[in-house]
Amino acid sequence: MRTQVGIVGAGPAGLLLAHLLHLAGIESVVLEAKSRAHVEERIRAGLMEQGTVDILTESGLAGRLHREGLAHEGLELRFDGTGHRIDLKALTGKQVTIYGQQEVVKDLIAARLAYGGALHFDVEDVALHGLETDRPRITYDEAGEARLLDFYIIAGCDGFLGICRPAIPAGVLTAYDRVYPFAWLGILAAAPPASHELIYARHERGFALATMRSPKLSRLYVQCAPEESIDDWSDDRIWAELHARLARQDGADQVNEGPILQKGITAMRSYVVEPMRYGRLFLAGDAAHIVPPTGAKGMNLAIADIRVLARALEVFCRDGGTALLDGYSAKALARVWKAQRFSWWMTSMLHRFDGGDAFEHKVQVAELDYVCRSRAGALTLAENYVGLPFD
Ligand code: FAS
Ligand code: PHB
Repeated sequence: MRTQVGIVGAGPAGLLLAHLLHLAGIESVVLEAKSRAHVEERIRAGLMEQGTVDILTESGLAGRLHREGLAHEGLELRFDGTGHRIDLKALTGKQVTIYGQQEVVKDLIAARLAYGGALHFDVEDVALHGLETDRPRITYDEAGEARLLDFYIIAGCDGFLGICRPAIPAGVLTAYDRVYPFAWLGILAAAPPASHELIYARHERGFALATMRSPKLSRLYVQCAPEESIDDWSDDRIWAELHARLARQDGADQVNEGPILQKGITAMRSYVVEPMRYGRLFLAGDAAHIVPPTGAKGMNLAIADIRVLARALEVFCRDGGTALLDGYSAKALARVWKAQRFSWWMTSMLHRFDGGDAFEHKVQVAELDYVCRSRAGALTLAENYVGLPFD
C-alpha cells in the first residue's frame, strides 16, 4: 500500500506541507527524528511576514496566532545612539507579527493529531531509496522496529543538518555558501520588552537586537565571535553588552533585565543548493537554504517554499500533472535568492566586521542614514521585511 507523500521533518515546513496536503485530500506521513517535546520547545524564529500569517489563517491554523500574536506596524533602526522608525504599514500597507516558531509548531502538531494525520516522532536511521524511480521509499526504525514505506513523492523538510539533501548524489547539486565572521548570542528573558517594536542596533561594540515573545517575555540578541562558547558569557556580561549597544544618546535605557530562561549561540550563514529537487525528492525550507536571521526570513522562506510545493503536489496527486512540480525549484529559488540578498544586506549594514577599515564603517553608517532619511531607501527595507508579494 503506497501513501502519496512522505515528509521527512516536523518543523514548520514539514508540518505545514502535511496540513495543506490534508486539506487537499492527499495522504502523507511525517517522520520526525526528535520527540514532540523537543520540537515544541525549540526556541527559534519569532517574526512572521504578512504572507505567512495569511497562509496559516487561510488553512485554519491561526486561531491562537490571532489571539496571542503581537502585530507590529514598524521597527526601529538605531545607530550612533539615535533611533529611526521605519513605518512598515505606511510604506507597504502591511504589518508583521511576533509569534514564536515553537508556537507555530505546537499549533501545526495539534492540528495534525486532531484529524489523525500520520506523524511519527523519535524515528531513527531514516534513509531514502529509489529517488530516481516513480516508487521512492523511506526506511527507518521506530521503537526498535525496522520500517519501510512506499511513496509517490518524498518532501525533504529535515532542516540544514538533515539526511535528505545529502541523499542526493554528488555532482547533482550546486551549493552557494557564505559563512559570516560572527554569530548571534540570543537570550529569552522574563522581562518586559525594551520597546513595543523591534530595535535593530548598529554599534561599535557590535550588533544588538531587542525583540520579544510577549509583553512579559523579551528576546534579545548580541553579535559575538563565531567561535565563542555560551560559557564565555555570564548573565552580567550579556546584560552589560545589551545596555551598551542599545544605549541612546539621550541616556534613555530601555533594556529591562530579568531572569534569563534560555540562551544560545547561533552561527550566521547564507547557504543555497540548486536545484531544490532530485527525481521524486523535493527539498523545502532549511534543507535547501539558510539565511542569517537579521532579516527574519528563515521560517518565512520555509513557509513560502511549502506554499509552492503544496500546490504542485495537489495537481500531481489529483491528475498526474507534472508542470508545476517541474517548475517548483525555479519558482522557489526566485524568492529564496531575493530573501538571501535582503538578509545579506541587513547583516552587512548592521554588524561590526572586525578588520573592516574606516571607509567601510563610514559606508555602513551612510547606508543606514540613507535608509532612514530616504523614502525610497526605507521602502526597499520595508517591502522586503514585510515579505515580497507572492507571484
Ligand atoms: P527545521 O530545522 O525547523 O525542521 C527540520 C526538522 O527535521 C527538525 O524538527 C529536525 O529534528 C528534523 N530532522 C532532522 N533530521 C532528521 C532526520 N534524519 N529524520 C527525521 N527528522 C529529521 N529564523 C528566523 O526567521 N528568525 C530567527 O530568529 C531564527 N533563529 C534561529 C535559531 C536557530 C538555533 C536555528 C537553528 C534557526 C533559526 N532560524 C531563525 C531559522 C529557523 O527558524 C528555520 O528557518 C526554520 O526552522 C526552518 O524550518 P524547517 O525548514 O521546517 O526546518
Ligand atoms: C526574533 O524575534 O527572534 C527575531 C526577530 C527578528 C529577527 C530575528 C529574530 O530579525
